[in-house]
Amino acid sequence: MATNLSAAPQPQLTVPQFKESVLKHLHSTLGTYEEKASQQAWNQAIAAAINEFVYDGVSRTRKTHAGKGTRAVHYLSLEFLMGRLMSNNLQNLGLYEIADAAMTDLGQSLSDILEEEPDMALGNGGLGRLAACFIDSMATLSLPAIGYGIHYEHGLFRQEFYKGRQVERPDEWREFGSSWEICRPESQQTVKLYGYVETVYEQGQSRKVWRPSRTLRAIPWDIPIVGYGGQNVNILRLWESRADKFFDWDVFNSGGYLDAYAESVQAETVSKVLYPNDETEAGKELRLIQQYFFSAASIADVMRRYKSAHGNDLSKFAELNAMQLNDTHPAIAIPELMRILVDEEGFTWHDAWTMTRATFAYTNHTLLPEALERWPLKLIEKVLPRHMEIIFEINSRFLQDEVEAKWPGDDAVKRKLSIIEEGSAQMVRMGNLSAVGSHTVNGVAQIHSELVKKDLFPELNALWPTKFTNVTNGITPRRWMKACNPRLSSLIEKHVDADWPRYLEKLSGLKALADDAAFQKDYMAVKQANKEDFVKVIRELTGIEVSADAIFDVQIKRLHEYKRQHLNLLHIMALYRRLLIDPNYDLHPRVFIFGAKAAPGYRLAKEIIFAINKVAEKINNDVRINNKLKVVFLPNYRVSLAEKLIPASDVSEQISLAGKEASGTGNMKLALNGAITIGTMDGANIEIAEEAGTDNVVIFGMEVDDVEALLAKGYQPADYYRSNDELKAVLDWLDGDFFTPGEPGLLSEVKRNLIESDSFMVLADFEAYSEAQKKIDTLYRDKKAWARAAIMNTASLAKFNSDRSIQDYAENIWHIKAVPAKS
Ligand code: HBZ
Repeated sequence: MATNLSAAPQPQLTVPQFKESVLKHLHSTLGTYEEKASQQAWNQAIAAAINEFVYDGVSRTRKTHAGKGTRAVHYLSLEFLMGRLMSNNLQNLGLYEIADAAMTDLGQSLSDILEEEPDMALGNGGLGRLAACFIDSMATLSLPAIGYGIHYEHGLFRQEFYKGRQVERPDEWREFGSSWEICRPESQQTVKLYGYVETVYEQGQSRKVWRPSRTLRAIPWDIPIVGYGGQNVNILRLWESRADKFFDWDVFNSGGYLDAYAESVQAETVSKVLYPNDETEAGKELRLIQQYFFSAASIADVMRRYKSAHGNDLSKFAELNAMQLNDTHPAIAIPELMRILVDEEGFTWHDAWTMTRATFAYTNHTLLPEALERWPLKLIEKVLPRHMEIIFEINSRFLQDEVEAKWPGDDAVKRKLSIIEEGSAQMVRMGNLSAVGSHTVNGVAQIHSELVKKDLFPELNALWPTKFTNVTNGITPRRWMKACNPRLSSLIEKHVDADWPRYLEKLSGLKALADDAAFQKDYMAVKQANKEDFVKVIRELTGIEVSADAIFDVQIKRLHEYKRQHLNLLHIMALYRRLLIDPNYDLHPRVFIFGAKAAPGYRLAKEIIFAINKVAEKINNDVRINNKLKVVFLPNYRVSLAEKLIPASDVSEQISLAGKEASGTGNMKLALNGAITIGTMDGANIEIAEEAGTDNVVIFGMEVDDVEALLAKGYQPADYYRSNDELKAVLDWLDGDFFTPGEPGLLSEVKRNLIESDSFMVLADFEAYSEAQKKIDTLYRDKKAWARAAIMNTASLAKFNSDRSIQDYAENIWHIKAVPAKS
């Protein structure tokens, strides 16, 4: 039974007090009253009541850290995929039950009101959601930390389907303001752009001065981040771009100023919209400006805070400030810090470089070549002329002092390691810049970190063997269990200490119950109830009727060829075909559920969505198969939908080609909530299998070595097409009009791509996948074995608590310590 309750947040309010606070805000902050208030007004009134605590926490945390010489980390990320904040804030403050009871007293439903909050979707996928989990953990661990990013007016697009095809609509998360953010105009910064570099001679010395031709104002919006237990409240600082107030006569006279209005529209464009591409780089000027805009504003903010505490002596700057680059998107911060130290603060190159390298660390999230950022040199030169000079200098010193020393006279290795890629158009390799300018580089799961060393940066690893390390990703158990799965959380609480959302290893106490019939029954009853709730969600969103007795088989992630949603699709088609051939084909009823957005310009990804929708339409309306198979593609997959679906999932599809998925984090969320993984030996799947036990996951397919061997041999997808009758039949099906009546060939592109190129070896893994799916079917029919496996997953995933990831970063990379805020 539960004993230690200490780390679970204790409510600081009674139900009547909370009620009073909500009513006060309804009346005097919102200017409305109980009988008239909309759901939205109630939502805002509750947020205001919560904020009374939150703001107090912000001030306490700030006072504790201000000027105390505490080392802090600054997490620079172009994306923070926050989702909704209300339920999480209530949970972390220990106020959820109180708020729930208070709203019931007021004749309102808290869960309905929570639905009013738009998702804060300022990110694309895993990388952005990771940043959101990480700032929750930093606050929970009482680490002095600030998240820095962009205050996008429009987050990731809203997805609709029109005749089966994805249509993108603008996201309007802030249309009516946001309850959680505080504008801090007093901390605004100026960001410079374009222009030229002048060499100024003074007292026999020369100095570089950047004469920008444009400036932007960066306005900070602070989102308070409440740690679990509510002791520390950190800040996520998001920058909004505005036109500069000053009329710059120099710029005007040099002809660079068009008209004031156009200028302000252009300036505001910078924080207008999140780029919706996940694993590809567009190389667009606006994107580079976004990256520089938030990097420069953030560094200036860190400088300002340092100077106000320690004066103009910067000798302790690197000692007190760690900066983490969330992928290469903020890599331009490296030359920016150099520019400030050398050009503005008068440091020697050597000293500035020592400080810069001691400050930055870089997390790599991908090995896919198309996702590695490379900027045209000409573009950087135009937008950031001084930074381009600094990058050249960093590069030539690196090549001369470090590469030449290790590999004398070896031009090939220099060409490979150079930050500048030669070619018809010279390019700046941001990964190389990040690795050279950081003291530590980490991958996000063991296998991925090994591949970073072996395949991406082998020479750099030889040069600096201690620079490369691993920090396996994690997820916050507060959002991804306690808040999203209240039924399972209360069942858990009957058996383990109440502070499990902080110390997830306490769930290992459930292992002893994995074979206990009564516990199995309770555990599976929770799953069933969650599924029944989700049946309604499916009905509301798609009109499709599904049964909660079917297996809910779930693939939720961005749509990408390497993630292989089309492997799932081919298998669904194979099952359908088996049922058509033999109506008695022995299959436990299954609902395949997809959630995925495709990058708007990613043609094949959109074709795959279309194909899934068309196949789904046919299958869902085919009475011959007696409801044994359903396919649901949920529109507009996002954090808040994931929170409903994950607790209702039975099977977790993690079927990327081995070596391609850096880590995955959805795999962790699903497994924690008791879904059985069907997956390849890729990313964190490997560690999940290790932790949960190989009996409690279903692993299939080629491993990294097999992939390499097949590639070396020469992969011929058509061989698989020809030699597997079922595979051939389902691929051929895509050519006709079976799924697109009267319009043959609409799905042919998917087939053609698979037979002719199949870059991610879908056909090679088809058979193994199909066999693995049979194992899932068999296991599910054995109710006890299934329950046991699901419980073992929930009980074994402590490693994937993002608190553990952050503790690793804090100890091994940032070298920072907890500083709990004083009450
Ligand atoms: O980062 C993902 C990886 O694919 C996934 O395996 C990993 O678990 C996760 C967290 O480490 N990468 C992304 O989500 N990447 C992006 O979203 C992205 C966004 C903008 C870009 C490039 C990539 O320009």
